Amino acid sequence: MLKIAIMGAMPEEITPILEKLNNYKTIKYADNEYYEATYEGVEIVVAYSKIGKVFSTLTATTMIQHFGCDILLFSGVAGGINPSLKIGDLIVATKLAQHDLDITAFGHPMGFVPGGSVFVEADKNLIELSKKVAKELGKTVQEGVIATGDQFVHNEKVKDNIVKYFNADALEMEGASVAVVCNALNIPFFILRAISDTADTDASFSFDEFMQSSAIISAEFIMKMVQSIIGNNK
Ligand code: 4EZ
Repeated sequence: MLKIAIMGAMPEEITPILEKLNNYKTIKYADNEYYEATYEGVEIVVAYSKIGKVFSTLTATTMIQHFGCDILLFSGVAGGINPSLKIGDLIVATKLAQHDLDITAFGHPMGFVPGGSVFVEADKNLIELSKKVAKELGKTVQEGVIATGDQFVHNEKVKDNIVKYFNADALEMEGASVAVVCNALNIPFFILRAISDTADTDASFSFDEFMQSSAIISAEFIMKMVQSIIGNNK
């Protein structure tokens, strides 16, 4: 039976998902809580990892290796870089990079380490499915590059550098690490984010004001994706 992992980084990012599941079981594992449910005949495992690349790596790995999930969907918020992305807009990651991975001192490009690659591509079928879902909902979902790093960006200069090196459209703190895990373990993954701020000097205020409403926008779309995946799986 298909088992879908749905993860976020913060409680606010998964609460709207848990609210849509009638009944779930809480399992404590690896110093975190995982919520298991059956939803329209498929198994779902939901968790928030805590913020950053290390915790999100742990959670993604656990959902795949311990819980046996077959696909992974990430729902959350992000800082917008592309000026076309406004607060509340959705962005689907086509590929992701770690913007704070830096061994350029040895002549390597930003985001690159030997044996790895600067970008990890998300699953094309899930991206296609998201376009179909968006169309059905009469919504627009922008596709783009997401840059991930262990910092809350609130500075134009940092933002400009991320554009310079990665041509990123949005940034956050978990997507690329989840991508690396799923890619290594051959698990199709989909990273969706709704914009909460624009990573400038006002970012922390904007984040506090909009993170909850944007998290709900992302979570609602993810649940439509789940329904669509289930439909295709029947
Ligand atoms: C990280 N997430 C923010 C966590 C902030 C505060 C207690 C998304 C995000 C983000 N990440 C939204 N805006 C961002 C920004 N400007 N820089 C980095 O995934 C925790």
